[in-house]
Amino acid sequence: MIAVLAGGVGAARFLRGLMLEVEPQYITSIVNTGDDTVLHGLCISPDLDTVTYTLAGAIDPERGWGLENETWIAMGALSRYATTRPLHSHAAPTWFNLGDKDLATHFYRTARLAEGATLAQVTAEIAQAWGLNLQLVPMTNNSVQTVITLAEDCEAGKAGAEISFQEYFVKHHHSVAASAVKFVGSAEATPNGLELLASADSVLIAPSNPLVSIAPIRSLAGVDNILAQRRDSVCAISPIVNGTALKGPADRLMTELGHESTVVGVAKIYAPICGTLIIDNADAHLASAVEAQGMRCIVTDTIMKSPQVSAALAKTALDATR
Ligand code: FO1
Repeated sequence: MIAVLAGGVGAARFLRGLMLEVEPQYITSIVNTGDDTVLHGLCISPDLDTVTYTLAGAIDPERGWGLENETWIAMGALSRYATTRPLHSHAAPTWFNLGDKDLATHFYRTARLAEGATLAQVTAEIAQAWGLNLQLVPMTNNSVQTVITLAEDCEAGKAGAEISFQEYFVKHHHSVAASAVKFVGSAEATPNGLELLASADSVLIAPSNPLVSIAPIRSLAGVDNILAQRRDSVCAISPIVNGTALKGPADRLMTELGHESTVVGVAKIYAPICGTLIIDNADAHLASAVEAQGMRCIVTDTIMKSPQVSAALAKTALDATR
């Protein structure tokens, strides 16, 4: 079995490549749910949905989230209530875009959770409905919320104020400075997939944001201990290439939170739990600095512009754990 720790877009593209190398039934992905949110009363799990839609071939390729050929009639209809909504109310928010077809997934998840199903059960049902043969597992069935502390007064609030991950990422376009990230609820949450993490032949850490996609999974009790004990068969792919993130705020957050925004910074974060770091050809000159962190370093093409590149990257990662 192969276990993959996953966030959103980068992880989804990596898994798409891995599925070309390994039969999907041998793959289980443990997916970040710290980004999950409730809007309009609907339970939304963006990373789970990004992985599901990507692997089903239904993701919008430009946005990297939501469904292709989407329509936005329900979102548009919300604007009717913009003028009548009382000042204190958060009803009918329009800053987070939910497409008409995408809404069906959130309706289903919300209704099943209300019936008493666990998030793991509902996730498996949604994956099955989209024809996926790999196992997608939310990192926990409990609520864990990634919360960002503002570093300075800005449009999002006063310095020291805390905002949800989706407010940070979508409402404020991850352009406000952060001074801390925390995972509210993680100390009380029960992780999913711990046994698999211990027994899997390989554990791969997808090229996801180490601080807000992989860190929430690592914050759960037992995860880091298990990975540390088997670190030689754990391989991570750096999401930072040439000092920048291909998508999202990983580079910015790394700098703001006191890490180097380079593959060496990524190596320092992963060294306790991971024996090998794969970095891009553009960072070849930093390979020895990565190895100085006590990790094996592999240099290859990590820019997943096609499923074939993703597959080659996945094969390199798998070979590194054997
Ligand atoms: N990202 C955006 O940048 N803007 C959106 O309006 C937005 C809506 C959205 C709806 C459903 C969903 O599953 C994902 C959505 N995302 C949107 C992506 C999401 O915020 C991020 O990809 C992740 O949380 C970061 O990994």
